[in-house]
Amino acid sequence: SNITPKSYESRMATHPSPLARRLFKIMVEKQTNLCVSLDVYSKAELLQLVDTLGPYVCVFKTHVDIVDDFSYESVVEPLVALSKKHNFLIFEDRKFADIGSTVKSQYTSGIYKIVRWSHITNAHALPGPGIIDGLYAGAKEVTDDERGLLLLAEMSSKGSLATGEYTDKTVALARGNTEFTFGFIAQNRLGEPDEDFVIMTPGVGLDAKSDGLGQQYRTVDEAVSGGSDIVIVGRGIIGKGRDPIAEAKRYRDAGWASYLARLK
Ligand code: 5BU
Repeated sequence: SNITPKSYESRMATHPSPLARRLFKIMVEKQTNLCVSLDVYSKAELLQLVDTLGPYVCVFKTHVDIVDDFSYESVVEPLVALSKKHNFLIFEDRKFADIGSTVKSQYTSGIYKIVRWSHITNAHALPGPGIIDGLYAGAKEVTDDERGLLLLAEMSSKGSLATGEYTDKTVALARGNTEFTFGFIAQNRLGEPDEDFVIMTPGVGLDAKSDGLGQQYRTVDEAVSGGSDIVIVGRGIIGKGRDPIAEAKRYRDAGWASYLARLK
């Protein structure tokens, strides 16, 4: 839909998800709609990036299963401490895709125990409503803290099958539990004008157009003017040869300028 989303500040007061309200509060306080994607193999690099880029982001997105030297004590515990120091949320980009009972176990157990520390996670809509029920049950069972789920309504990659009717049905699924399912990974604003789904958008880059493996990049302004609330940037900020602090400031400033322009 083409309806311009309201200000983060007003959505902070009215969103049905407690986690989304907390997220908007951080965005307003820190004046940033930037999520940095930390796709790195070493815990030292991960934690160092989090400590240096923390002031510029509202969310850090992780893939903890690619960290070679992962342990709960040496990665999760310091990451959670840094999330308090710099006031950001953690988003483990797990992309759950199984039946409710299995995703509940994958969310709560194993070596990662994602639900204990990751404020946000995501899931494919493919299995149907049971995937949301399973994850929500896991969150309720393990923690009293706010937790939120994003459904993958669209993907940034070339030839993605998540389009058209699949995307529409994903939006319909999210309507079943908006206290937990607070938004989408998507490339465009989704939902009706009177609904408030938070749109987080990967595939954002100001220098490259693609990565040779199917990733497609749009600019910050293309994403935000199209309805993205939070831009997700990985290699554009932390890629080889880049100055992560300078790039984080550049994307943060671009994201906030596009947001202000959208409000006018
Ligand atoms: P990049 O370095 O900015 O291309 O990293 C993008 C990140 O976002 C990477 O961690 C992907 O797993 C993630 N991603 C994506 O690129 N596109 C999608 O549609 C989804 C996730 Br969902």
